[in-house]
Amino acid sequence: MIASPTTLLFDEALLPGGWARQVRLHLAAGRITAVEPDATPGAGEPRHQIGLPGLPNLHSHAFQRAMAGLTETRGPAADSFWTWREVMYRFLGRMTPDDVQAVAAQAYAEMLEGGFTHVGEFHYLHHQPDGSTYAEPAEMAVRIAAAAAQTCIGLTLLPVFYAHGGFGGADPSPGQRRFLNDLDGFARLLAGSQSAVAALPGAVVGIAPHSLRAATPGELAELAAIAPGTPLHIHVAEQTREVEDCLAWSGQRPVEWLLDHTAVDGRWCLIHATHMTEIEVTRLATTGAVAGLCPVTEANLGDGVFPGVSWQQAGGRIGVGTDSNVLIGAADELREMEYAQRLTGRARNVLAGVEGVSTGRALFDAALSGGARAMGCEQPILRVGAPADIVALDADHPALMERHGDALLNGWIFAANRPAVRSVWMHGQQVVADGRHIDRTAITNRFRQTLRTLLGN
Ligand code: NGQ
Ligand code: ZN
Repeated sequence: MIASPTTLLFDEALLPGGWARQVRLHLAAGRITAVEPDATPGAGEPRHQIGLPGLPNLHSHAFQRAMAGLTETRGPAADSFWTWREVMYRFLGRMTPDDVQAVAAQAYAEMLEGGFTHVGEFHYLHHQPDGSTYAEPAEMAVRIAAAAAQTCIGLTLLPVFYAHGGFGGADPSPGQRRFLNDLDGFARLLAGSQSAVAALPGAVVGIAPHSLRAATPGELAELAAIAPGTPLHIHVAEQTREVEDCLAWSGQRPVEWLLDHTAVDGRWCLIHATHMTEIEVTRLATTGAVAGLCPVTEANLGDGVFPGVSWQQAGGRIGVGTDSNVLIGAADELREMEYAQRLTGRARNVLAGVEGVSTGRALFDAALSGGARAMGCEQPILRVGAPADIVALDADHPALMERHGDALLNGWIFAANRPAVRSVWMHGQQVVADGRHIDRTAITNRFRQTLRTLLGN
């Protein structure tokens, strides 16, 4: 462990009021206790380059990191989200708690190296391969918490309620055995999840009905009442088939159904929400719910493109998630989000909104505040009283050099094809140095062992 510094000096840093030069942050007990812009560097004082708050990653299925890149070969029929899901189910069928912990630690280390300091783990792999519970019902949640503890990433654990295989309480498939709980089982899982994260600084536990396919209206109502005020996340309207199935079941589209039958408000995070009509966009944006966008995974799975322009015009909140973890990086998600809008709208600087605004800065600010709201965590921001969770970018990176202010964010997001994150501090303690997590060697060795078994090498 590297000793915790009491001050950090940045050549340039993004403060709540904007960019400032020579910013010295004073730290104590894992928090920022003073912010000194235009500081005079002391003789021999260590200097860091570009200081930023870390972004929240609001949607992850950590275990899927182990199959990243392994589903990119064409199968016998037309490949789709649904054929990918079959492969994913077969893959997770073999994973043990040790495997899940090893893969999650790898994913979380890569998140920290990629500019994320908090992860929302949408966690549904609960049970043994035959569907029976582990002796500790929250065994897998304990493993997720252990991976967060080892890497020091902030955690919002979202234990998932999953009871059915399709709209209207359809039977689950054998591949879904490891996910299933009734409401009593879920209550035990929730209690176990709360104790699993109790020792983690800044950890939050929310609630996640998997989707309208996996929870009935009655179950959804009970889940929403269990822990009022905590984050509530749900997958919705990701695939057009889901929209068609929802229409066949209820006569309504998924987002429309949610708006009419639940009290969607600012505690809700709707993951994907890809397929919405203009009316759904306006209505949903007005509730204050966050749209949890996962642009890299949505592209990888062929989901479709989120209606970003109308959502922004309606004042909707967004955050980003790495979801399947096929590629892990804050800049990658923000870039893909903007590029999808450019490709469909045949335009440039779409999500910047108004003249003179930097696209990178607009995306970064939106994902920072929307992400923190969805995570139920403290706002990541470099000001007095905030947790000292700080990312430093490499000003010597060719995409960042000789730039200042918002041009640094644009360089990082649009122009850096190798990681530009140099250092990360969590609660004032350095966890990434020279672009690598300080425990990376041990974490990656263990990940390799797990892969060797899972892939049968
Ligand atoms: C998941 N992933 O839960 O891992 C889902 C697939 C489903 C994404 N939607 C399963 N990207 O939605 O049924
Ligand atoms: Zn998901």
